[in-house]
Amino acid sequence: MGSSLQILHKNVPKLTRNEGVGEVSEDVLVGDMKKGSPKKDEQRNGIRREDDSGDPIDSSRHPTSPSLSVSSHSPNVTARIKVQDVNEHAPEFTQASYKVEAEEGRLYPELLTVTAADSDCSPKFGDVCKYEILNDDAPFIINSEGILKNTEPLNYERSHNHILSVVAYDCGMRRSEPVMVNIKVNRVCHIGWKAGGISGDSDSKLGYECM
Ligand SMILES: [Ca+2]
Repeated sequence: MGSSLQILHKNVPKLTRNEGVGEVSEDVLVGDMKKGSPKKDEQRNGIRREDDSGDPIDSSRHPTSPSLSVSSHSPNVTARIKVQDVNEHAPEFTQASYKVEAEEGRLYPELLTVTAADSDCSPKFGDVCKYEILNDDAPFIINSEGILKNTEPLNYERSHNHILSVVAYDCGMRRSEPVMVNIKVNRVCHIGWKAGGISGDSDSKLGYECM
C-alpha cells in the first residue's frame, strides 16, 4: 500500500512510517468504514493518514483507503429497566367539604359517601385503602369504601349538627389532608293530639308533636 498511518494524540508517541501499520485490525477498519464517514472517524480518534510524500490523504477521494480506529465496542444488547413507583402523592378528596342532612331517631345504613383519589401509579401507592374519622367519640363510622353511617340514632336536642374530620389513606398508608363532613340533624315532628294544639289554645287539639 502506498499510504502510511500516524496517530495524533497528546502524550501518545507517534508511529513512524514503518511501525504500527501491521497492528491495526482489519475487522475494525471494515466495521468503521461501513458505519459512517471515514473522515469523521479519523477526526474523532485523532488519526491522520498520509501518503508517501507526507501529505494527508483525502478520504473522499480515496474511499477504499484503509482507516484506523483505536476504539471499538461490543454488539448491542437489550437492557430491561424496571422503574419502581415512589409514593409521591397523598390522596386528595374529590370535594372540598361534604354536607348531609339526617333525621333524628334513625339509623342510616348510608348517610354519605366520601371519595378520595391518588395520583400515584401503582396499586400500593395509588389506590385508596382506608378512610378514618379523626373525631373521638363521634357516633359515626366510615368503611374502606368511604361510606359514612351513624352508630346510634341522632338526637336533635343533644346536637343540631355534627362536624367530622375525615382522612383517607393510600395502600402505602400515606394520609390525606382532613376534609370536613357536616351532618345536620333535622328535628322530626309528628301530627297528633297535644295540649295547646296548633293555635296555642288550652284545650287539647290536633297539632305537631316533635320528638
Ligand atoms: Ca400515594
